[in-house]
Amino acid sequence: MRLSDIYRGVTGRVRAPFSDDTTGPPDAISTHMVELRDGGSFDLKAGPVRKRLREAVVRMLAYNGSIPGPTLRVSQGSEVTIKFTNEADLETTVHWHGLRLDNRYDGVPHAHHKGMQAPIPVGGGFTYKLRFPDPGVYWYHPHVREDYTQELGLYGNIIVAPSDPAYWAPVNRELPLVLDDILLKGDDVAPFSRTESYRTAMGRYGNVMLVSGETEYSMEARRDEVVRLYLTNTANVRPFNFRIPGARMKLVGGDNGRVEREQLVSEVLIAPAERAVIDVLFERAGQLRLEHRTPEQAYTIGTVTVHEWPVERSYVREFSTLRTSPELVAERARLEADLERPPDKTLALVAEMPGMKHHGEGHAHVDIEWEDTMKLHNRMTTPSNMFWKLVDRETGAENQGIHWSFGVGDRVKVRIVNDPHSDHPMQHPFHIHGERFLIMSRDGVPNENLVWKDTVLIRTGETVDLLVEMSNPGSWMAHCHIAEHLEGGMMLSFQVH
Ligand SMILES: [Cu+2]
Repeated sequence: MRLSDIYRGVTGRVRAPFSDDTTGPPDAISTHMVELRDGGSFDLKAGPVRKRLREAVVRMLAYNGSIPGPTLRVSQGSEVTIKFTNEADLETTVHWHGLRLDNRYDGVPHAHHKGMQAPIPVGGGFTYKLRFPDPGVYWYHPHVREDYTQELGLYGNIIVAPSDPAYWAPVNRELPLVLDDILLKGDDVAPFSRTESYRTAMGRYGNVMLVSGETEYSMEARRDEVVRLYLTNTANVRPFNFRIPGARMKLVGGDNGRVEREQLVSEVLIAPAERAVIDVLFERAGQLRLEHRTPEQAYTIGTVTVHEWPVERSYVREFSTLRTSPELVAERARLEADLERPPDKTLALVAEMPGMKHHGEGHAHVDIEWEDTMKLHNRMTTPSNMFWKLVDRETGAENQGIHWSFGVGDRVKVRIVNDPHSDHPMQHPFHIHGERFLIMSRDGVPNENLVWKDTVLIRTGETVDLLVEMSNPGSWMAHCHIAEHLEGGMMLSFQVH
Protein backbone atom coordinates (compact mmCIF):
# COMPACT_ATOMS: atom_id res chain seq x y z
CA MET A 1 0.00 0.00 0.00
CA ARG A 2 1.21 3.49 -0.80
CA LEU A 3 0.94 6.54 1.40
CA SER A 4 -1.35 8.24 -1.07
CA ASP A 5 -3.76 5.30 -0.78
CA ILE A 6 -3.79 5.53 2.97
CA TYR A 7 -4.50 9.22 2.94
CA ARG A 8 -7.02 9.13 0.12
CA GLY A 9 -10.26 10.46 1.45
CA VAL A 10 -8.61 12.22 4.36
CA THR A 11 -8.75 15.84 3.39
CA GLY A 12 -7.81 19.01 5.16
CA ARG A 13 -11.50 19.64 5.80
CA VAL A 14 -13.06 18.06 8.84
CA ARG A 15 -16.47 16.51 8.33
CA ALA A 16 -19.09 16.80 11.08
CA PRO A 17 -17.11 19.06 13.41
CA PHE A 18 -18.15 19.82 16.98
CA SER A 19 -19.60 23.28 17.57
CA ASP A 20 -17.12 26.13 17.94
CA ASP A 21 -19.85 28.71 18.63
CA THR A 22 -18.74 31.16 21.31
CA THR A 23 -21.93 33.24 21.45
CA GLY A 24 -23.99 30.88 23.62
CA PRO A 25 -21.84 29.60 26.51
CA PRO A 26 -20.96 31.60 29.65
CA ASP A 27 -17.42 32.86 30.31
CA ALA A 28 -15.22 30.40 32.19
CA ILE A 29 -14.88 31.14 35.90
CA SER A 30 -11.84 30.47 38.09
CA THR A 31 -11.29 27.08 39.71
CA HIS A 32 -12.66 26.60 43.23
CA MET A 33 -11.46 24.33 45.99
CA VAL A 34 -14.33 22.32 47.49
CA GLU A 35 -14.00 20.55 50.84
CA LEU A 36 -16.16 17.42 51.02
CA ARG A 37 -16.83 15.74 54.33
CA ASP A 38 -17.35 12.02 54.85
CA GLY A 39 -20.88 11.25 53.61
CA GLY A 40 -21.02 14.57 51.75
CA SER A 41 -22.51 15.17 48.33
CA PHE A 42 -21.54 17.44 45.44
CA ASP A 43 -23.13 18.42 42.13
CA LEU A 44 -20.84 18.30 39.10
CA LYS A 45 -21.85 19.39 35.62
CA ALA A 46 -20.02 19.24 32.30
CA GLY A 47 -20.89 21.95 29.79
CA PRO A 48 -19.51 24.46 27.28
CA VAL A 49 -17.77 27.70 28.28
CA ARG A 50 -16.20 30.62 26.46
CA LYS A 51 -12.58 31.16 27.35
CA ARG A 52 -9.81 33.54 26.38
CA LEU A 53 -6.48 31.96 25.41
CA ARG A 54 -4.05 34.79 24.64
CA GLU A 55 -5.70 36.73 21.77
CA ALA A 56 -8.19 34.00 20.95
CA VAL A 57 -11.67 33.56 22.44
CA VAL A 58 -12.68 29.93 22.02
CA ARG A 59 -15.42 27.50 22.97
CA MET A 60 -14.19 24.95 25.48
CA LEU A 61 -15.71 22.40 27.88
CA ALA A 62 -15.64 22.68 31.65
CA TYR A 63 -16.78 21.03 34.85
CA ASN A 64 -18.90 23.52 36.82
CA GLY A 65 -17.79 26.31 34.50
CA SER A 66 -14.07 26.29 35.31
CA ILE A 67 -10.92 24.86 33.70
CA PRO A 68 -9.68 22.91 35.58
CA GLY A 69 -12.97 21.86 37.21
CA PRO A 70 -13.38 22.22 40.98
CA THR A 71 -10.58 20.76 43.10
CA LEU A 72 -12.23 18.27 45.45
CA ARG A 73 -10.52 18.01 48.80
CA VAL A 74 -11.46 14.94 50.83
CA SER A 75 -10.12 12.90 53.74
CA GLN A 76 -8.51 9.50 53.38
CA GLY A 77 -11.03 6.79 54.26
CA SER A 78 -14.08 8.95 53.56
CA GLU A 79 -16.88 8.36 51.05
CA VAL A 80 -18.69 11.00 49.02
CA THR A 81 -21.48 11.16 46.45
CA ILE A 82 -21.05 13.04 43.18
CA LYS A 83 -24.26 13.84 41.30
CA PHE A 84 -23.13 14.39 37.75
CA THR A 85 -25.10 15.91 34.88
CA ASN A 86 -24.00 16.06 31.26
CA GLU A 87 -24.67 19.32 29.46
CA ALA A 88 -21.71 18.95 27.09
CA ASP A 89 -22.13 18.31 23.37
CA LEU A 90 -21.54 14.54 23.37
CA GLU A 91 -22.20 11.55 25.61
CA THR A 92 -19.72 11.12 28.42
CA THR A 93 -18.72 9.43 31.68
CA VAL A 94 -16.49 10.53 34.56
CA HIS A 95 -13.43 8.42 35.31
CA TRP A 96 -11.82 8.99 38.73
CA HIS A 97 -8.19 8.47 37.82
CA GLY A 98 -6.09 6.55 40.32
CA LEU A 99 -8.81 5.87 42.91
CA ARG A 100 -9.20 2.30 44.11
CA LEU A 101 -12.98 2.70 44.07
CA ASP A 102 -15.98 0.43 43.47
CA ASN A 103 -15.78 -1.00 39.98
CA ARG A 104 -19.23 0.24 38.87
CA TYR A 105 -18.24 3.87 39.53
CA ASP A 106 -15.01 3.71 37.52
CA GLY A 107 -16.58 5.60 34.63
CA VAL A 108 -15.55 3.26 31.83
CA PRO A 109 -18.47 3.07 29.36
CA HIS A 110 -19.71 -0.38 28.45
CA ALA A 111 -19.13 0.38 24.80
CA HIS A 112 -15.51 -0.21 25.78
CA HIS A 113 -16.05 -2.62 28.58
CA LYS A 114 -18.66 -5.17 29.69
CA GLY A 115 -20.45 -4.71 32.99
CA MET A 116 -19.83 -0.97 33.28
CA GLN A 117 -22.11 2.06 33.14
CA ALA A 118 -23.73 3.17 29.91
CA PRO A 119 -22.40 6.41 28.44
CA ILE A 120 -24.38 9.34 29.88
CA PRO A 121 -26.38 11.01 27.08
CA VAL A 122 -26.46 14.78 26.65
CA GLY A 123 -29.05 15.97 29.18
CA GLY A 124 -28.62 12.85 31.34
CA GLY A 125 -26.94 12.22 34.67
CA PHE A 126 -25.27 9.60 36.86
CA THR A 127 -24.60 9.37 40.59
CA TYR A 128 -21.08 8.28 41.53
CA LYS A 129 -20.08 7.06 44.98
CA LEU A 130 -16.37 7.50 45.61
CA ARG A 131 -14.05 6.24 48.29
CA PHE A 132 -10.49 7.27 48.98
CA PRO A 133 -8.28 4.59 50.50
CA ASP A 134 -5.02 6.34 49.57
CA PRO A 135 -3.69 9.84 50.28
CA GLY A 136 -2.28 12.01 47.50
CA VAL A 137 -3.42 13.75 44.35
CA TYR A 138 -5.84 12.21 41.83
CA TRP A 139 -7.91 13.57 38.98
CA TYR A 140 -11.14 13.13 37.07
CA HIS A 141 -11.87 13.27 33.35
CA PRO A 142 -14.24 11.69 30.78
CA HIS A 143 -13.68 8.20 29.40
CA VAL A 144 -15.37 8.88 26.05
CA ARG A 145 -13.47 10.73 23.29
CA GLU A 146 -10.77 12.01 25.64
CA ASP A 147 -8.93 13.26 22.56
CA TYR A 148 -11.66 15.91 22.29
CA THR A 149 -13.05 16.40 25.80
CA GLN A 150 -9.81 16.41 27.77
CA GLU A 151 -8.15 18.67 25.22
CA LEU A 152 -11.06 21.10 25.60
CA GLY A 153 -10.84 21.33 29.40
CA LEU A 154 -12.71 18.46 31.08
CA TYR A 155 -10.37 17.66 33.96
CA GLY A 156 -10.11 18.43 37.66
CA ASN A 157 -8.09 17.37 40.70
CA ILE A 158 -8.93 15.45 43.85
CA ILE A 159 -6.65 15.93 46.85
CA VAL A 160 -6.92 13.23 49.49
CA ALA A 161 -5.69 14.45 52.88
CA PRO A 162 -3.96 11.65 54.83
CA SER A 163 -5.41 10.23 58.05
CA ASP A 164 -1.93 10.31 59.60
CA PRO A 165 -1.11 14.00 60.26
CA ALA A 166 2.63 13.19 60.00
CA TYR A 167 2.27 11.51 56.58
CA TRP A 168 3.68 14.60 54.84
CA ALA A 169 6.20 17.06 56.24
CA PRO A 170 4.63 20.38 57.32
CA VAL A 171 4.59 23.17 54.70
CA ASN A 172 3.18 26.69 54.56
CA ARG A 173 0.68 26.04 51.81
CA GLU A 174 -0.56 23.51 49.27
CA LEU A 175 -1.34 24.30 45.64
CA PRO A 176 -2.52 22.07 42.77
CA LEU A 177 -1.00 22.89 39.36
CA VAL A 178 -2.39 21.26 36.25
CA LEU A 179 0.00 21.10 33.28
CA ASP A 180 -1.61 20.96 29.86
CA ASP A 181 -1.38 22.16 26.27
CA ILE A 182 -3.95 22.89 23.57
CA LEU A 183 -3.67 23.00 19.79
CA LEU A 184 -4.89 26.26 18.27
CA LYS A 185 -5.11 27.03 14.57
CA GLY A 186 -5.33 30.78 14.11
CA ASP A 187 -7.90 32.03 16.61
CA ASP A 188 -9.71 28.70 16.89
CA VAL A 189 -9.08 25.37 18.51
CA ALA A 190 -7.80 23.09 15.72
CA PRO A 191 -10.87 21.09 14.62
CA PHE A 192 -12.04 17.65 15.66
CA SER A 193 -14.35 15.25 13.90
CA ARG A 194 -17.42 13.89 15.67
CA THR A 195 -16.94 10.50 14.09
CA GLU A 196 -13.26 9.68 14.55
CA SER A 197 -10.12 10.88 16.24
CA TYR A 198 -7.19 12.26 14.26
CA ARG A 199 -3.45 12.24 14.91
CA THR A 200 -3.52 8.59 15.88
CA ALA A 201 0.19 8.23 15.15
CA MET A 202 1.72 10.67 17.62
CA GLY A 203 -1.26 12.13 19.45
CA ARG A 204 -2.34 15.74 19.54
CA TYR A 205 0.52 17.97 20.74
CA GLY A 206 -0.67 21.49 21.59
CA ASN A 207 1.02 24.73 20.55
CA VAL A 208 -0.13 26.73 23.59
CA MET A 209 0.90 25.70 27.10
CA LEU A 210 -1.54 25.95 29.98
CA VAL A 211 -0.97 25.90 33.72
CA SER A 212 -4.25 25.36 35.58
CA GLY A 213 -6.09 26.49 32.45
CA GLU A 214 -4.16 29.75 32.04
CA THR A 215 -1.80 30.80 29.26
CA GLU A 216 -0.09 33.30 31.58
CA TYR A 217 -0.24 31.61 34.94
CA SER A 218 1.24 33.56 37.84
CA MET A 219 1.56 32.77 41.52
CA GLU A 220 3.00 34.59 44.51
CA ALA A 221 5.09 33.43 47.42
CA ARG A 222 7.00 34.93 50.31
CA ARG A 223 10.65 34.56 51.12
CA ASP A 224 11.45 31.28 52.95
CA GLU A 225 8.00 29.95 52.21
CA VAL A 226 7.66 26.22 51.45
CA VAL A 227 4.80 25.49 49.04
CA ARG A 228 3.66 21.96 48.26
CA LEU A 229 2.79 21.68 44.56
CA TYR A 230 0.49 18.88 43.42
CA LEU A 231 1.37 18.53 39.73
CA THR A 232 -0.88 16.70 37.26
CA ASN A 233 -0.28 16.33 33.53
CA THR A 234 -3.63 16.38 31.68
CA ALA A 235 -2.21 16.79 28.16
CA ASN A 236 -3.29 14.39 25.43
CA VAL A 237 0.32 13.35 24.72
CA ARG A 238 2.91 15.94 25.78
CA PRO A 239 5.24 14.93 28.62
CA PHE A 240 6.26 17.84 30.85
CA ASN A 241 9.68 18.26 32.40
CA PHE A 242 8.89 20.74 35.16
CA ARG A 243 11.37 23.00 36.95
CA ILE A 244 11.58 26.33 38.76
CA PRO A 245 15.07 27.79 38.26
CA GLY A 246 16.08 29.74 41.37
CA ALA A 247 13.92 27.78 43.81
CA ARG A 248 14.76 24.52 45.58
CA MET A 249 12.58 21.49 44.85
CA LYS A 250 12.09 18.31 46.82
CA LEU A 251 10.23 15.32 45.40
CA VAL A 252 7.93 13.99 48.13
CA GLY A 253 5.18 12.06 46.31
CA GLY A 254 3.94 10.49 43.11
CA ASP A 255 0.67 9.12 41.72
CA ASN A 256 -0.71 7.41 44.82
CA GLY A 257 1.02 8.92 47.83
CA ARG A 258 4.48 9.64 49.17
CA VAL A 259 7.80 8.38 47.85
CA GLU A 260 10.03 5.87 49.64
CA ARG A 261 12.79 8.46 50.05
CA GLU A 262 12.34 12.20 49.69
CA GLN A 263 14.96 13.64 47.36
CA LEU A 264 16.14 17.05 46.22
CA VAL A 265 15.63 17.41 42.48
CA SER A 266 16.22 20.08 39.86
CA GLU A 267 13.37 18.95 37.60
CA VAL A 268 10.61 16.37 37.49
CA LEU A 269 9.34 14.47 34.43
CA ILE A 270 5.57 13.99 34.34
CA ALA A 271 3.93 11.99 31.55
CA PRO A 272 0.25 12.40 30.66
CA ALA A 273 -1.97 11.31 33.59
CA GLU A 274 0.96 11.04 36.03
CA ARG A 275 1.23 13.16 39.15
CA ALA A 276 4.15 14.43 41.21
CA VAL A 277 4.12 16.08 44.62
CA ILE A 278 6.99 18.50 45.19
CA ASP A 279 7.82 20.82 48.06
CA VAL A 280 9.31 24.08 46.79
CA LEU A 281 11.41 26.42 48.95
CA PHE A 282 11.58 30.04 47.81
CA GLU A 283 14.75 31.38 49.41
CA ARG A 284 15.21 34.65 47.54
CA ALA A 285 12.83 37.44 46.64
CA GLY A 286 12.33 38.17 42.96
CA GLN A 287 10.72 36.91 39.78
CA LEU A 288 11.02 33.22 38.94
CA ARG A 289 9.80 31.20 35.98
CA LEU A 290 7.86 27.96 35.92
CA GLU A 291 9.54 26.05 33.11
CA HIS A 292 8.97 23.03 30.94
CA ARG A 293 12.42 22.09 29.62
CA THR A 294 13.08 19.55 26.90
CA PRO A 295 16.54 18.64 25.58
CA GLU A 296 15.95 21.19 22.79
CA GLN A 297 14.23 24.13 24.44
CA ALA A 298 12.76 25.70 27.56
CA TYR A 299 9.17 26.92 27.64
CA THR A 300 8.16 29.50 30.23
CA ILE A 301 4.75 28.23 31.34
CA GLY A 302 4.17 30.58 34.29
CA THR A 303 5.79 32.96 36.76
CA VAL A 304 6.29 33.22 40.51
CA THR A 305 6.70 36.53 42.31
CA VAL A 306 8.57 35.97 45.57
CA HIS A 307 8.07 38.86 47.98
CA GLU A 308 10.86 40.14 50.22
CA TRP A 309 8.71 40.06 53.36
CA PRO A 310 9.42 36.59 54.83
CA VAL A 311 6.82 34.12 56.12
CA GLU A 312 6.16 34.21 59.87
CA ARG A 313 6.72 30.49 60.30
CA SER A 314 9.39 28.99 58.10
CA TYR A 315 9.68 25.27 57.38
CA VAL A 316 13.22 25.51 55.98
CA ARG A 317 14.47 23.00 58.53
CA GLU A 318 11.73 20.48 57.72
CA PHE A 319 12.41 21.04 54.01
CA SER A 320 16.07 20.13 54.52
CA THR A 321 15.18 16.86 56.24
CA LEU A 322 14.88 14.01 53.77
CA ARG A 323 12.29 11.62 55.16
CA THR A 324 11.83 7.90 54.49
CA SER A 325 8.50 6.13 54.19
CA PRO A 326 8.43 2.98 56.37
CA GLU A 327 5.58 1.30 54.42
CA LEU A 328 7.58 1.51 51.20
CA VAL A 329 10.78 0.32 52.88
CA ALA A 330 8.73 -2.74 53.89
CA GLU A 331 7.51 -3.16 50.30
CA ARG A 332 11.12 -3.05 49.09
CA ALA A 333 11.99 -5.99 51.33
CA ARG A 334 9.01 -7.95 49.96
CA LEU A 335 10.03 -7.14 46.37
CA GLU A 336 13.36 -8.98 46.66
CA ALA A 337 11.79 -12.31 45.71
CA ASP A 338 9.81 -10.78 42.83
CA LEU A 339 12.87 -9.18 41.25
CA GLU A 340 14.40 -12.57 40.48
CA ARG A 341 11.35 -14.45 39.25
CA PRO A 342 10.13 -14.40 35.63
CA PRO A 343 7.19 -12.12 34.80
CA ASP A 344 3.62 -13.44 35.05
CA LYS A 345 2.60 -11.44 31.99
CA THR A 346 4.61 -9.85 29.20
CA LEU A 347 3.06 -7.13 27.12
CA ALA A 348 4.57 -5.60 23.98
CA LEU A 349 3.70 -2.08 22.77
CA VAL A 350 3.64 -2.17 18.98
CA ALA A 351 2.88 0.31 16.19
CA GLU A 352 1.69 -0.81 12.76
CA MET A 353 1.49 1.80 10.05
CA PRO A 354 0.96 0.10 6.69
CA GLY A 355 2.84 1.92 3.94
CA MET A 356 5.15 3.67 6.38
CA LYS A 357 7.39 0.78 7.31
CA HIS A 358 10.19 1.70 9.63
CA HIS A 359 9.37 5.36 9.77
CA GLY A 360 10.68 5.01 13.28
CA GLU A 361 14.24 4.36 12.20
CA GLY A 362 14.93 8.07 12.00
CA HIS A 363 13.99 8.23 15.66
CA ALA A 364 16.01 5.24 16.74
CA HIS A 365 17.76 7.06 19.57
CA VAL A 366 14.90 9.26 20.75
CA ASP A 367 13.45 7.72 23.86
CA ILE A 368 10.87 10.50 24.33
CA GLU A 369 9.13 12.46 21.58
CA TRP A 370 8.80 15.96 23.06
CA GLU A 371 7.07 17.46 20.01
CA ASP A 372 5.03 16.40 17.00
CA THR A 373 7.94 15.65 14.66
CA MET A 374 5.77 14.64 11.69
CA LYS A 375 2.89 17.13 11.80
CA LEU A 376 1.49 16.57 8.31
CA HIS A 377 1.53 12.78 8.40
CA ASN A 378 0.36 12.71 11.99
CA ARG A 379 -2.68 14.88 11.22
CA MET A 380 -3.88 12.42 8.63
CA THR A 381 -3.56 9.27 10.69
CA THR A 382 -6.74 7.76 12.14
CA PRO A 383 -7.61 4.44 13.78
CA SER A 384 -8.30 3.10 10.28
CA ASN A 385 -4.79 3.62 8.88
CA MET A 386 -2.56 3.49 11.97
CA PHE A 387 -2.70 0.66 14.50
CA TRP A 388 -1.49 0.73 18.07
CA LYS A 389 -1.34 -2.62 19.79
CA LEU A 390 -0.86 -4.13 23.18
CA VAL A 391 0.30 -7.68 22.45
CA ASP A 392 0.29 -10.46 25.05
CA ARG A 393 3.60 -12.15 24.27
CA GLU A 394 2.40 -15.44 25.78
CA THR A 395 -0.86 -15.88 23.81
CA GLY A 396 -0.46 -13.47 20.92
CA ALA A 397 -3.79 -11.84 21.89
CA GLU A 398 -4.09 -8.12 21.09
CA ASN A 399 -5.87 -5.14 22.68
CA GLN A 400 -9.56 -5.93 23.41
CA GLY A 401 -8.73 -9.59 22.74
CA ILE A 402 -6.72 -9.67 26.00
CA HIS A 403 -8.76 -10.75 29.06
CA TRP A 404 -6.55 -11.47 32.04
CA SER A 405 -7.90 -12.96 35.25
CA PHE A 406 -6.46 -12.68 38.77
CA GLY A 407 -7.48 -13.19 42.38
CA VAL A 408 -7.67 -10.57 45.13
CA GLY A 409 -4.31 -10.63 46.90
CA ASP A 410 -2.30 -11.66 43.84
CA ARG A 411 0.94 -9.81 43.26
CA VAL A 412 1.32 -9.90 39.50
CA LYS A 413 4.62 -9.17 37.80
CA VAL A 414 3.90 -7.48 34.47
CA ARG A 415 6.72 -6.85 32.02
CA ILE A 416 6.04 -4.18 29.40
CA VAL A 417 8.31 -4.01 26.36
CA ASN A 418 8.15 -0.92 24.16
CA ASP A 419 9.18 -2.48 20.86
CA PRO A 420 11.76 -0.19 19.17
CA HIS A 421 11.43 -1.99 15.83
CA SER A 422 7.76 -1.27 15.17
CA ASP A 423 6.68 1.22 12.49
CA HIS A 424 6.61 4.36 14.61
CA PRO A 425 7.88 3.64 18.09
CA MET A 426 7.37 6.30 20.75
CA GLN A 427 6.87 6.59 24.51
CA HIS A 428 3.59 5.45 26.06
CA PRO A 429 2.16 6.38 29.47
CA PHE A 430 0.49 3.11 30.53
CA HIS A 431 -2.41 3.38 33.00
CA ILE A 432 -3.99 0.59 35.05
CA HIS A 433 -7.48 1.18 36.47
CA GLY A 434 -8.68 0.16 39.93
CA GLU A 435 -5.37 -1.14 41.30
CA ARG A 436 -1.98 0.28 42.25
CA PHE A 437 1.50 -0.91 41.34
CA LEU A 438 5.19 -0.42 42.00
CA ILE A 439 7.79 0.09 39.28
CA MET A 440 10.28 -2.68 40.06
CA SER A 441 12.89 -1.98 37.40
CA ARG A 442 13.63 -0.27 34.10
CA ASP A 443 15.78 -2.22 31.62
CA GLY A 444 16.70 -4.54 34.47
CA VAL A 445 17.93 -1.74 36.76
CA PRO A 446 16.05 -1.89 40.08
CA ASN A 447 14.02 1.19 41.03
CA GLU A 448 15.81 3.05 43.83
CA ASN A 449 12.84 5.10 44.98
CA LEU A 450 9.52 3.28 45.17
CA VAL A 451 6.14 4.97 45.08
CA TRP A 452 2.66 3.57 44.46
CA LYS A 453 1.61 4.33 40.90
CA ASP A 454 -1.32 4.00 38.52
CA THR A 455 0.47 5.33 35.40
CA VAL A 456 3.98 4.62 34.14
CA LEU A 457 5.91 6.14 31.25
CA ILE A 458 7.57 3.54 29.05
CA ARG A 459 10.18 5.10 26.80
CA THR A 460 10.95 3.90 23.28
CA GLY A 461 12.86 0.65 23.45
CA GLU A 462 12.48 0.40 27.19
CA THR A 463 11.45 -2.67 29.22
CA VAL A 464 9.70 -1.93 32.51
CA ASP A 465 8.75 -4.47 35.18
CA LEU A 466 5.73 -3.66 37.35
CA LEU A 467 4.49 -5.38 40.48
CA VAL A 468 0.71 -4.94 40.43
CA GLU A 469 -1.08 -5.45 43.73
CA MET A 470 -4.51 -6.95 42.94
CA SER A 471 -6.39 -5.50 45.90
CA ASN A 472 -9.66 -4.31 44.36
CA PRO A 473 -12.16 -6.78 42.82
CA GLY A 474 -13.84 -5.94 39.55
CA SER A 475 -13.52 -5.80 35.81
CA TRP A 476 -10.90 -3.21 34.97
CA MET A 477 -9.09 -1.85 31.96
CA ALA A 478 -5.49 -0.89 31.33
CA HIS A 479 -4.48 1.32 28.44
CA CYS A 480 -2.12 3.85 26.97
CA HIS A 481 -3.08 7.31 28.27
CA ILE A 482 -2.20 9.11 25.06
CA ALA A 483 -5.79 10.03 24.18
CA GLU A 484 -5.42 9.25 20.48
CA HIS A 485 -3.78 5.89 21.17
CA LEU A 486 -6.65 4.94 23.48
CA GLU A 487 -9.13 6.00 20.78
CA GLY A 488 -7.15 3.73 18.48
CA GLY A 489 -7.91 0.78 20.76
CA MET A 490 -4.65 0.49 22.71
CA MET A 491 -6.37 -1.12 25.73
CA LEU A 492 -6.91 -4.45 27.45
CA SER A 493 -9.15 -5.75 30.23
CA PHE A 494 -8.56 -7.84 33.32
CA GLN A 495 -10.77 -9.34 36.01
CA VAL A 496 -9.93 -9.47 39.70
CA HIS A 497 -12.13 -11.98 41.58
CU1 LIG B 1 0.41 5.20 23.50
